[in-house]
Amino acid sequence: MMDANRIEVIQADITRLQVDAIVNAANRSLLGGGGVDGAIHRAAGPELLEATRKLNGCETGSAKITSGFRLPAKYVIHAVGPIWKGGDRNEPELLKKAYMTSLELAEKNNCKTIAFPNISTGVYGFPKEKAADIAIDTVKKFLEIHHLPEKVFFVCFDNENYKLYRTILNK
Ligand code: AR6
Repeated sequence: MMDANRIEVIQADITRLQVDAIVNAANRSLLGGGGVDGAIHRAAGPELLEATRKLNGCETGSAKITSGFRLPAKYVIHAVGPIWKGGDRNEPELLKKAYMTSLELAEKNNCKTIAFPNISTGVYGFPKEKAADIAIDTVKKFLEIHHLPEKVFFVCFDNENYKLYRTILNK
């Protein structure tokens, strides 16, 4: 069984966290945007955009890694979640893949700690409860069979997500 202490729910600004990797809810261009993406680019400084320009974008349901530059986090994992279009366009599977690819990148880069925002639940309109179920289920299953990352933080910004995650995880 996975140790429940390996998952933590917090309400915070993800750009402030001193973890090995923070995950960005990016778009396919990887060139920045609003929401958490905008906050991460502002806090990391212009070097982050220089780095993401070289990555040639990223498919929905996948992720790419860069340094964290001026952030307290060592790395940023830029994950692209799906835009919600009603639920019959493979959105759940694509969201799961965005989490899974991020976890794989964290493991490959020896990250002990990783922090996820609530990918796709802002501008991209993914229903929050469905997204939370997918995020938690994907992380739990990954941790059951991998030593790294040792610890995963679900970083909730809005109260609704914070409550949802605590309820689902019983924390
Ligand atoms: N720290 C943690 N979470 C945050 C922060 C923050 N500083 N700021 C916002 N959130 P969104 P998406 C939460 O819209 O739905 C961008 O323009 C927010 O409350 O940032 O995946 C990209 O460039 C919400 O729960 O991402 C894409 O074009 C969560 O982050 C598009 O938005 C995700 O909301 C991606 O949309």
